[in-house]
Amino acid sequence: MDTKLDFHSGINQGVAPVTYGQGDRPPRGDYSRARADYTCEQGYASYSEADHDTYRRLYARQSAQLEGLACREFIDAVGKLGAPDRIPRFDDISERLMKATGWQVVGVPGLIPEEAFFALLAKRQFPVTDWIRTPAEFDYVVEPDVFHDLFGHVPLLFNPVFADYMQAYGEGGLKASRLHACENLARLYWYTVEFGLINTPQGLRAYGAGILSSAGELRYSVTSGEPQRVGFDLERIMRTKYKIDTYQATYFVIDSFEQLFKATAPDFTPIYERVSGQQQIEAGITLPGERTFSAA
Ligand code: HBI
Ligand code: FE
Repeated sequence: MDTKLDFHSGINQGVAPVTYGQGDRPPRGDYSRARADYTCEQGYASYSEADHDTYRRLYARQSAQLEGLACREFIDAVGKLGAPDRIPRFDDISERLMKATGWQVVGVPGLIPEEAFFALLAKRQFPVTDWIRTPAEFDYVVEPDVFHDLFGHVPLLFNPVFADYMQAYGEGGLKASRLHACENLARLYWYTVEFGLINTPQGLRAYGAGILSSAGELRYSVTSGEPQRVGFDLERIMRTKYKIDTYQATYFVIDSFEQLFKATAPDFTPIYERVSGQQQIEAGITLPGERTFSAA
């Protein structure tokens, strides 16, 4: 089984998005073009025919396996990215997205510092990496590229409730930064926005971008008997570690996007305090009495 993942493991290995000067691996993008808020122009003319072909092949492979695995809201919206055979223009998507939920797609050179990331989400601007993986990285790319960000994240921003959750998440992130609680919030992002599952009358379906943009994990997350699947519980998620270089050992399952949005309503400060005093939970285990789900 291809257990490597094509999502931004770089962030979750403690690699700060922009680490120039601190001796770590420099991030891949050209940050010299970024503005103070880390956004940059898409630079559409810089894409080669090979880049467009890589996008076309990735899009074709993923869109062929959505039925029965991806949630209906994603399948109904993915076509709004535009033509499947060329990297879309961010401005074209933003025009449609703004009308639907008030969101925009903005270019970034790659991973950006958490504060900058939260600040963009809070303004309903979703940061999309402007470069695409090389053909040699077709199955695995360490950092999020334009395919992961566009195909994985953007379609659900057309869903009004999920779009509200993403803005609330950004606002929560800005507060968390002041409370030094970014790790807890990074886990919430990881187990919902990146690797979330949703329970539907037809069975479990994927809504997380890291799953939806992964050739192998989309089927694995919904149908494999290996991973644990636990009912959504905010504090449980904030206590649960995650793995970054294998398929997930634990997935969390929501009943609806409304449930997710409502979870962000309370002030997280007392939650952070409670969670910081409790034991962290390894991925791959379930606790006595918690709601679990079997494979679809
Ligand atoms: N930067 N461009 C980009 N995309 C992300 O998804 C991203 C990021 N920086 C930080 C980050 N995600 C994670 O730390 C979130 O948990 C905040
Ligand atoms: Fe992502």
